Parts: sequence; C-alpha cells; structure tokens
Amino acid sequence: MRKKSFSKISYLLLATLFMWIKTYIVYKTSFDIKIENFTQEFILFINPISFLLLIFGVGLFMKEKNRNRYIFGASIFVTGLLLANMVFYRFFNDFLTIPVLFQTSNMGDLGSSISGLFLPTDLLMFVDIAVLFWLLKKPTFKSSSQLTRKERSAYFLLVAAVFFFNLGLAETERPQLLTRSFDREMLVKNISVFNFHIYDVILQSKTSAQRALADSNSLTEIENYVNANRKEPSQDLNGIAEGRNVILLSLESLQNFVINEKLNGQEITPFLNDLIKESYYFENFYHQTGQGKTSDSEFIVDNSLYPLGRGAVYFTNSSNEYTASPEILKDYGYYSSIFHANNKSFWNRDIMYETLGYDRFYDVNDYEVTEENSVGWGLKDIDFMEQTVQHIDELPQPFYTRLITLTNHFPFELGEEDKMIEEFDSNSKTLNQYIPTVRYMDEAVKHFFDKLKQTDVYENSIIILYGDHYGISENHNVAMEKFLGKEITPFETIQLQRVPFIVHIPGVTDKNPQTFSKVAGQIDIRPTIMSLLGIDTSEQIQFGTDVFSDDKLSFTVLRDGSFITENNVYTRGVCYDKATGEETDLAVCDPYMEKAKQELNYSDEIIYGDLLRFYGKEAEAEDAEQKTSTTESK
Ligand code: GP9
Ligand code: MN
Repeated sequence: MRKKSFSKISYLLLATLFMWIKTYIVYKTSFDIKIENFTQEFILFINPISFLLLIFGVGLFMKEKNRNRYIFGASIFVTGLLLANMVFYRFFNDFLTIPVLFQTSNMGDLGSSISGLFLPTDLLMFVDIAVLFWLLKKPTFKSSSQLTRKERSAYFLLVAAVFFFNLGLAETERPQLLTRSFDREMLVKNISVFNFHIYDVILQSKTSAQRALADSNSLTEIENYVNANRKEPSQDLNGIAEGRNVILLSLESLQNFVINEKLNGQEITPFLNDLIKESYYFENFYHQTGQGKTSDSEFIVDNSLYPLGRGAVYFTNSSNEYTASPEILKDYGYYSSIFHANNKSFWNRDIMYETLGYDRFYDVNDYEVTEENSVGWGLKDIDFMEQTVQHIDELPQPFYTRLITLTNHFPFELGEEDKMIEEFDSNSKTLNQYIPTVRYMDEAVKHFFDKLKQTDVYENSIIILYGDHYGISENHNVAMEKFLGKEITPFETIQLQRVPFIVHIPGVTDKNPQTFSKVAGQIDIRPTIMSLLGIDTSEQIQFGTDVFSDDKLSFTVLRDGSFITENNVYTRGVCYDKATGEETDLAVCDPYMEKAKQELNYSDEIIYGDLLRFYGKEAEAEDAEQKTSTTESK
C-alpha cells in the first residue's frame, strides 16, 4: 500500500499495535502458557495480529466519520474480552468458553467474590484506550477519504495471509490442532485467545443446531437396535465382585505387540506378563478411539458409546446428558474419581468429568511435581503411582476410579536412570524409545500393585488394565516391520490396534487365570464391569457386551469403520482372512458390514442430537423443563 493509503488507516494500525502489545503482555503476565522453543514463542507473539486486523478492519467499510469511533469501540470490546479471560483465569486457571459461561455451578463458585478478583493493576489495561480516546479527535488521525475497493481488498488479503501464515506455523508445531482441539491452552498459544473464542463459538453453534433438530422420536430406532442386540451377562461371573472398588488403569499408548515379547532376551513388560498369569486376559481386544485419543478411550469406557469420527467428544459435546458409570454407580453408593497428573483442562477433562458425574478429579495440582520427578509430559509414572496410592487409601469406599498414566507418551522420553531395557535399533527414534518407556510404565504398574497390596483396598477391589490407544503410528511401519519381522499390510495395521485388556480380581483370577481369544473392544469394558459388580444395565443404552457373556459376539468395530470378527478383518473395503492374513471374498465380511456402520451411526446420532436427555431419568427432567418453559412463555 502507498503512503497515502497508510495515512488513511493510521488510527487502525495504531489501535492494532496497542492491542497486539497489550495481548502479548497479558499472555506473559496473566496466563501460564508453557513455551518449549523459539518457534512457539514466535507463534505466541504473532498470533493476535490476524484477529485484530480483522475486527478493526470491519471499520473500513464504514463512513470516515464512524470509522475511528468504531475502532475505538472495538478496542474497548477486545480489552473487555481480554480482561474477562484474565479474571476467569485467576480463579479457574482456564480460558472462558461458552459452556462454561452457562455452567452455573462453575459460576456459582465465583459468586459474589467476582469483584474481589479484580486487581488495581487491571486498570493498566485501559491506558491505550485513554490514548486512543485522546487521539480520536486529533486531525492527523482523522481520515479524510474512504479507502478504495482495491485498497480494501489488499488489506483483507493481507489479513488472510497473516492468518494462514500463523495457522501453518501452528500446524507444524501441533498437527491437527483444530480438528483434534486438544487443549485450550494449546489453542490460545497457537491461534490466539481471540481466534480461540471464534473457534469455540463455531463449535458451540454446530452442536446446538444438531441438538435443536433432534427429538425423542430419534431414539426409538436406536433403542430397538440396542435391545435386540443385548446379551445376557455371564452366568458364572455376574456379581462375583459385588460391592468391590473398581480401579481402572488407563495405560498410555500401550499396544499388544509388546506383551510377552522380548528385546535382546529381556522382557519388555515383565510385570504385566506375570500379572496376566493371575488374571483374565484378552488377546484380541481393540482400542476404538478416534482423534480424541486418551479422552476418547475414557469416553468409551464410561459410557459404552463410540467416540466421534471427527474431533474429541470431550470437547464437542461436553454439555450433553450422559448416563456414565459414575452416575449409575452413585445409586449403589459408589464414590467416583480420576487420577491424572496433567493440566486439568487438557481434553476439557475438568468440564467433562463434571458432566459425567465424577465426584473428584485429582489433577496436576494434587501432586507434588518437581524437576527431578518429571520427564516428557510431566510427573513420572512411578512417582504418580506412589502419590496416587496415598490418595486412594483415603477414598470413601466403595469407589470407582481411573488412573491415567503419562510417561509412555509420544515422544517417549526417559532419563538414563529410568531405562531398564535397551532401546530398539531402527530408523524410527519413536519406536526405539517406545521400548524403554513401556518397560518403565510396566515398572510403575508393578509399583502400584506393590503399594496397593500394603493397603486394605487391594483385596476389596477389581483392577482393570487396558491400553488407551496405539502408540506407534503407521509412519513407523518400516521400523515396525523390522521389530515384528513381517510385512505390515493393512491387515496387520488393524491387528496392531490391539491393546492389552487385563481383568484382575484378587482371590478369584489368581486361582483360575484365563486367556480369552474372543474379539472384544473398549466398548465392552463398561458392561463387563457392571456385570462383575452384579449391576443390571439392561435399561441402559450401550453398545458393548459383557466380555464374559457366553453369547458375546466375537466382533468389534473400530472408529474408522474397520471391523474384526472371529475369522476376518475388514478394512478399507477389503476383507481379510485372519488365519492367513490374505485377502478373501468380500461376501465373507458382508454380514457384518451393515452392523458396523449402523452402530457407529447410532452412536453418533446419540451424541450429536444429545438424545440421552430423552431417556430414563433424564427424560423426566427434560419433560419437566419443557413444561415450565411452555408455561413461562404463555
Ligand atoms: C494428556 C494425556 C495424553 O493428559 O492423556 O493424551 P493423548 O495425547 O494420549 O490423547
Ligand atoms: Mn493417550
């Protein structure tokens, strides 16, 4: 743009500059945003620009008279937004989202103390506003003429370029940033606090629209399907663990291929291998997660519903009605909790756990985390287990709880002192390092059992261990081929989605351990737990089956539509024979193709339409709510 053009927008540029600097200062002083390298700092620094140029740029469509006034007003609005986030962050250590604004229980905590959350220094937020106000009337900043169409186009082209440059850089730092929507902190860090709000609004309106279109009739067909496919629970094991505590160990990135496997003569998972000899173990058990990774596995385990094909349900549908395990178990006197030494807002857990009915979430703030006891993503698993058992010992019993490990997470970092096995030797650093971190996690699980056995909790619990999702992606196929000593075909890729599933019932499984080869998946975990506890779930809408049931179909469907049956694997339109790993006639897989699709679709319909609000106890509440709103509107 020429000099003349610049002078036309000098007020706009100044307002942008002020707000940009102010936002960056707020980032550095009011939010706790972890920066790991220079690129991340650079992204953080530039990320407010595109939004600010855009919002102020709207003024360019206005008459000269109104333009600067609009920009001034927008500055106040943006400052207010920033300030609201600052104040909210002071209390909740988190950024504002629309569901949070409407989550009255959260706001209730803030209550009358809201004024107390403002600090005198907050007034500094308005220094630039005062300057802008003073300049508003100055002739130098009064633009005399309208921007030409060309100039305007150039301006918005520039805004788009800045935005895509920012997004591109962010994507290289965090692939699938927007589709996976990991964490608010990560989004703010990469696309700015402002664009994060826009993203949040889009996400919210999408879910609200789908919800608004659904009604209770949408559920009938699904109910019929679920009822027709319901299986009787196991004859022998139903109620065998009645009244016991339930402890779930969500083992990060643990795949089956390391179980009972050795590297250079050394077992990779010696403890789990021994534990299996005292437990029920399923060797054909699959994870069913999508982009929501750990959070998806949690969702499946608590609800026996499938996660979504796109995005993380923990983010997209966190204000739905669910009848999750904590809620069901509450009626049987159970206290529910989660242990995970990470930032509570990661995967939107803090919000979602409330929705699911958890009584308590022990997050990173409940742990003693130091430089020495941390690696990679945070607190090392052994220290995590050590501290968690102390908390568990104090939980009201009976309880339902889940421990989520962290050390065996990409990029699989580990200090030399914790390496109990050599790295693998291949072209993939990821797979090479995976071996020692898995070995370390195995040690952490051993530590957990050792410590738990010293309490009286152990004998009165059932302990269920499972891998949350794959750890080694297809990008490492060459290295995996070297490790497994065979070619990785699409068939093998599906078989690599097997994760360990171990059910350990002290006093029961140690006397009669068993390895099962029937096909099952994470979707079956909840019905299995309920059956072991002797709790009837025949009224629940769930897609899984008690794995011990004699009628359990040897079938499971993965989130991408692939499925596995007793003898076949179906993926990417091809049917494989499990015995040979070779392609076989599609007709063999055909009977299950419809079922696989239908289950995923029904589950999606439930989530997108928030259909469980029309079911059981929730339906009564919904009815009552509708009645009051119709009387009010009369
Ligand atoms: C983060 C941990 C890892 O809290 O659960 O998440 P993932 O990347 O595996 O989904
Ligand atoms: Mn995970």
